[in-house]
Order: sequence, then C-alpha cells, then structure tokens
Amino acid sequence: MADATSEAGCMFCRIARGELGTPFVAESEHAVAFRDLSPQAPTHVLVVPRKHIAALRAVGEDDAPIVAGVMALAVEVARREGLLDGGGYRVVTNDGADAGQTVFHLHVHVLGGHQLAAMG
Ligand code: DGP
Repeated sequence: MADATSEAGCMFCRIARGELGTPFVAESEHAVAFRDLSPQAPTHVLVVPRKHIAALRAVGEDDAPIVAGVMALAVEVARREGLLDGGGYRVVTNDGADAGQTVFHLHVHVLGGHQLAAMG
C-alpha cells in the first residue's frame, strides 16, 4: 500500500525522480541535494540517495557506494555554498522517532552559514 513510509508513497523518492520540480542544489549518480522546506540555518540542504532506503539502520552492505556518494555530495554542497572556506558546516542524519525523523527515506542535513548550537 502506498503511504508516507513506503517506497511507493515516498515524497523524497518523488523529489529525487524530479516529479515535483524541486530545484536541485547539486546531484550525482547516487544522490540529489535540495533545500529543506523549513530551514534551520542559512544553509540547510538535504542530501538524499536516489535509491529508497528508509533510514540509516536500513543501509545494507551493498549500499556502501551509495552512502559514500551521499557524503561526497554533502561536501560538494558545502563547497558550493562557500562553507569550506568559511566557518564550516554540520552533517546530521535522524534515525527514528527519538531523533525526530519525520521522512522515512534516508537523508542527511547539511547545515551552516552561522554559528551552530553545540550538541549534547
Ligand atoms: P527529518 O526526517 O527530521 O530528518 O527531517 C526531514 C526534513 O525534510 C524536515 O526538515 C523538512 C524537510 N521536508 C519534508 N518534506 C519536504 C518536502 O517536500 N520538500 C523539502 N524541500 N523538504 C521537505
């Protein structure tokens, strides 16, 4: 059945396929990057694998090139946003309810452009 947590109903799959016309900040063989709907920092970009993977816990051994591709695209986003030569950036993924995951398609948040709050 297609619902928000299934591959069939997955919003990020639709964005990655270009079905919603969401502009990409960057893209590669394995992943696409687009701005978060609700930005928490001057730069807040989501990097999403083209393959549907529900969360970090669902990454399989065969997915290693995809995860590497997601991280490489996160760095490319930071470079394009001027964060490598500036103050730096943070890459975060939320896995599960306690972490606040709301979209069940693996994604990393690339955050930067101002002083980020200390963690923990
Ligand atoms: P989380 O699952 O908590 O790691 O964060 C999901 C993020 O995705 C949240 O910051 C809002 C963003 N988001 C949700 N739906 C859309 C959408 O349709 N388009 C865009 N650009 N961002 C979205």
